[in-house]
Amino acid sequence: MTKSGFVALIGRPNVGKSTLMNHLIGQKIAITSEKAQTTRNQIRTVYTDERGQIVFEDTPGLTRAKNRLGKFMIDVAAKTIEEADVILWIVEAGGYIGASEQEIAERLKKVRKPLILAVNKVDKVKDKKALADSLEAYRKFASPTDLVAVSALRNENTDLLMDVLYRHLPEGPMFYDEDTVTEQPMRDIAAEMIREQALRLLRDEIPHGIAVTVESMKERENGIIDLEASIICERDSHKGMIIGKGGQMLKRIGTGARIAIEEMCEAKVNLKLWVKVRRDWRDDETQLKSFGYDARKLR
Ligand SMILES: Nc1nc2c(ncn2[C@@H]2O[C@H](COP(=O)(O)OP(=O)(O)O)[C@@H](O)[C@H]2O)c(=O)[nH]1
Ligand SMILES: [Mg+2]
Repeated sequence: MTKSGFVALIGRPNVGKSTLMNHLIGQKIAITSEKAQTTRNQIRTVYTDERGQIVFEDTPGLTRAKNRLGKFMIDVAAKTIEEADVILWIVEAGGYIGASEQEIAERLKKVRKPLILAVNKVDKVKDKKALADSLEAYRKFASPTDLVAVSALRNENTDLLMDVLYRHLPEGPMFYDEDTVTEQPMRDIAAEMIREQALRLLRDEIPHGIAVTVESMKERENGIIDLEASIICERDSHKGMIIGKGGQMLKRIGTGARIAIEEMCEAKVNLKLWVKVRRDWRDDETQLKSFGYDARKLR
């Protein structure tokens, strides 16, 4: 009998949840960045091998909500925890155990599911003793069913983590075709890749107030993909920064995104980008929904 089930990746912002998921499935689906709050929605991916099938559900980092978008992001994580078979809580090696971790522990108290703690970024802790102490502190603090120290970035110990996850998954039939990696529509991933470049290239608060919508994505007969998308921001001053002097910034965002999308689609992409202002959209329910941040659509 094969094993199959849902694994929720949760944790505070920036601990490497999305990086880890991408490495576990061996493909880049979720965008990542050094900035907090990169992931905003649930991102489901599928891993299949002879042991069975793991459906990973990446979530936004659990932290205090500052606006309606933040509230939506917490709802996403909470709902994902509810539906999962196994909880994969990611923390950072060497870091101190702070308020976010306390709150997550509180949240998980009522959850009766196997809890796997992945202590990530072990590559950043050079001192062996410090690492061992950190693992021990986490073990005491979270009393997980299992604990695995990993480096998502260097793909260290990720095989071991897979073994552990399979061990705790229920037996059952597969939910998806064996060659399915994600059911995220291509245009949604393309929008995310544009937002990823904005996160990489823009400073301060600006990228946190950005949303990206794809207006159209069509393949020509010769295989070239025409893609039109809008970058939404919160203020006129932000629009100026996104466009940049002589359009330089928008050009850089566009080039970076085009290369990433071409790699994903294995086709030439002709990308047209616009910048629009939607004042304070992060607190506007109607606009949030129109950008795909819609609690009713959560699975
Ligand atoms: N040094 C190191 N950095 C990592 C590791 N995993 C993730 N990161 C970095 O941590 C940052 C946040 O990663 P991301 O996956 O977006 O975190 P998320 O917010 O938890 O999804 C990015 O800059 C990653 O490159 C790791 O194992 N080692
Ligand atoms: Mg993420």
